[in-house]
Order: sequence, then C-alpha cells, then structure tokens
Amino acid sequence: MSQRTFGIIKPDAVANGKAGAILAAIEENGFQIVGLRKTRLSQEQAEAFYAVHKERPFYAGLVKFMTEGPVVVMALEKENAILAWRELMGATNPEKAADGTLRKRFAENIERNAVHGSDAPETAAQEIPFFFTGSDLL
Ligand code: FUP
Repeated sequence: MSQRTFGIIKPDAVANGKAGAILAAIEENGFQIVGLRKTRLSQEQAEAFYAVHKERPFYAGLVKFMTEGPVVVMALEKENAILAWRELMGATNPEKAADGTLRKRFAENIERNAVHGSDAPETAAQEIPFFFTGSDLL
C-alpha cells in the first residue's frame, strides 16, 4: 500500500552541501517527493517536534543542533514508505549504519546524523502536518 512519511535533511547535511545528493538518492530509491521546503526551525518548533525526547539527556543539544541552520523538510510517498525511508537513512549512529545508507555516507556522529525520518504511521501522521498543509502536498 502506498504510504507517506516525513523526513528532514538536518542542518549538518544542508551546511555541507549534501541536500542535493540526498534528494537524488531519495528519487533513485523510488520515492515521490510530495512536499518539499527549506526552512529554519525556531527554538519552539524544535522543542515541540522533539517533545517525545524531552526527558532524555541529549534533548537540549539536539534542539540546539536542529536550530543551528536551515533544514529541508520533506513528505515522501512510496510503498511502505516509513520502513523504506528508515532503511535508506540507516542506523541512528552512523558507526552502526550499513554501507550505502545516507547516515553512513553523510552523518558526522549520533547527534549530527544528516537525516530524520518518522518511525511509525502515528508519527508520520503527526509530523507531516507539523510542516505541510494539504495544499502543499502534491
Ligand atoms: P532516529 O529515529 O533514528 O532519528 O533516532 P531516535 O528517535 O532514537 O533519536 C532522535 C534523534 O535524537 C537522533 F536523530 C539524534 C538524537 N540522539 C542523540 O543526539 N543522541 C542519542 O544518544 C540518541 C539520539
């Protein structure tokens, strides 16, 4: 079944000039890019987006990193898009990410890890409308 997921090209990858390579890999892997925007997260947006991690020791650093520069937010569509996008991203820690995955290719470390992806249908259903309204999804 065709499914939508949400992704972010994080500030490290945008600053390193890797947004184009990541978008190319997304298209080469058969995703339709149904929503796309370059933006910069406010402190409030980053805190709200990562609210599920509020009690974790890395939360403050994560919010600081995610607001340090522009990001690219994306809604992606494909068969089993949520799992397929997480497979293309690779493991959270790039040291554990498989060869060819985006985090293996572009992540600096477990925090500055190049890309974000929804981890479940309920997450995608929250994260897509966090950044896109219906008319932005084509
Ligand atoms: P993922 O779904 O792969 O992005 O990973 P998590 O939801 O576990 O973590 C979300 C983000 O928190 C990661 F992308 C980076 C950050 N993080 C850290 O900075 N340190 C950690 O130990 C774990 C996660």
